[in-house]
Amino acid sequence: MNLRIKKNFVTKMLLGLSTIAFLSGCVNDQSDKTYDDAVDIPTNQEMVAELTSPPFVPTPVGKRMAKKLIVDLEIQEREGEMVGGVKYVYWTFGGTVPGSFIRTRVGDELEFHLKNHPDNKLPHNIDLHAVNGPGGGAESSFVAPGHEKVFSFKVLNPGLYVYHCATAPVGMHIANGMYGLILVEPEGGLEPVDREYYVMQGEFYTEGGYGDRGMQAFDMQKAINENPDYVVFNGHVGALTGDNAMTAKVGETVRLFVGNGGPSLISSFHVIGEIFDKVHVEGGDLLNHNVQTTLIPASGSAIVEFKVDTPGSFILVDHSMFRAFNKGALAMLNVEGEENKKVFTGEIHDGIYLPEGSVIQSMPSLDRKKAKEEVKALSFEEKMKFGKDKYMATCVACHQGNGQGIAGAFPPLAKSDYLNADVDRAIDIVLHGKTGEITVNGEKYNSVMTAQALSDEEVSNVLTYVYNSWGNSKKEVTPQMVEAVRNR
Ligand code: HEC
Ligand SMILES: [Cu+2]
Repeated sequence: MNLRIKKNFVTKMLLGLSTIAFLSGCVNDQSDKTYDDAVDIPTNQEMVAELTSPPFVPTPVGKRMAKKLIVDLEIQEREGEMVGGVKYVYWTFGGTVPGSFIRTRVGDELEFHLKNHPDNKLPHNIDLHAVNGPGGGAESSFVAPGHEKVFSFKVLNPGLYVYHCATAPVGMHIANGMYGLILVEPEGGLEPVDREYYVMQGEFYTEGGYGDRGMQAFDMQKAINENPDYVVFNGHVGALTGDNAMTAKVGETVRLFVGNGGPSLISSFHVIGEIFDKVHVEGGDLLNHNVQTTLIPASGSAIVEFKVDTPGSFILVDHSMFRAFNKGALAMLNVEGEENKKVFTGEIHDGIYLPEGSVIQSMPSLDRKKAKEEVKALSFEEKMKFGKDKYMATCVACHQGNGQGIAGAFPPLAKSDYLNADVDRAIDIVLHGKTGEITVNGEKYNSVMTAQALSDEEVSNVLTYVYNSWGNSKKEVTPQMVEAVRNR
């Protein structure tokens, strides 16, 4: 097709000579591109769009011609788990947060079917940033529970676009998970890569604080204050860690389609231990190279690409660090393959960033009243259950799901000789944090663990869980033991 790149020579000639010299010196050709011609691209055939749940994306468009593309998207209001023991009612496009990934090409004509499941309680709609038209489709798609709306639009501009619900109160619909990405590939498709993944950040505002158990309602005042309890990738804490981590092999090129649903925060998107070879800035045409951290605005996106040169666990974060280590904004890419000593000599394995500097810092002090109100665990089984939830909420980011830790950065709790040797010392570490060199199972660690603001009850539960998991010495820790260490 004749998707011409129009260079606006006239404008350039009107500019001063010095400007011309500057422009011609630029590495990137940032001349104006318009996509007006896309409106005339014919669509002869019809096709039902492949939609995928995160972190997966549909098959690339490749060389296919423009088509009439039918998109069937169902809105579902459904309960999910934010983090161990914390329930939340998510509002979703397609049953997941973020919503189903839609992949199209310039010139496609999208026939959009938006269905609102009859069990839902509220009307919703969709505003696709890939639409040139009123409200991005919002007005035409407003749909009550048990109904379906159909509207269509021509896809004109290539890029990675956010879609979201735009029903009042808009912020609340977005805060409950109503956002996703639609990719518009240029004529001929994006360059092929080995792996593609779909990652989207969003923040959640709950009535209780981080990790508070039970069903959590949306908190409007926290949302207005832009003070979320959770900042996460793909809808909940741990959506992309442990067994859910993304994978790749050494030598492969990875492309991440990254979005930020917001509703309010801007993401400083970073992969620890990688440099983005390419970034499609803001999801558009502008290509930047060799980028460490890319800014993704609320309701914006970026396409980042990098070749993985060494094996290891690469951690994706919002580099606003407290979001990563205290609110959940942490994901993982596991790379397998041969070490490459030319790229990285592993004196210290996977150079993990130390989030808290070299002194112990305390977690914000705990709301004592809330701790008192918390249900007390009575039986051993209950302690294990509550302890596991607390572990998944507070320890897992560093010590990992099976207590295996991360080599060179976070010591293992599984079969840890250090842990098993001294219960009071373990209690003290959870209460007051730990810094300085320690040896766990023959490996040296010299790092910082933050003091965890937990009640005596919570420390006893979490340590009972740790001691009775992963081959440890099966001790039961009581609140009295914790109190004794706290008061000594
Ligand atoms: C922000 C990351 C982080 C979090 C969260 C964290 N730890 Fe740690 N933990 C560390 C680091 C780092 C060390 C090693 C400190 C050093 O080198 O002195 C450590 C050491 C330990 C040790 C002693 C070493 C060992 O492997 O036996 C125990 C026990 C422990 N942590 C338990 C916990 C428990 C239980 C929780 C959750 C309540 C928790 N930690 C949360 C980072 C963390
Ligand atoms: Cu909605």
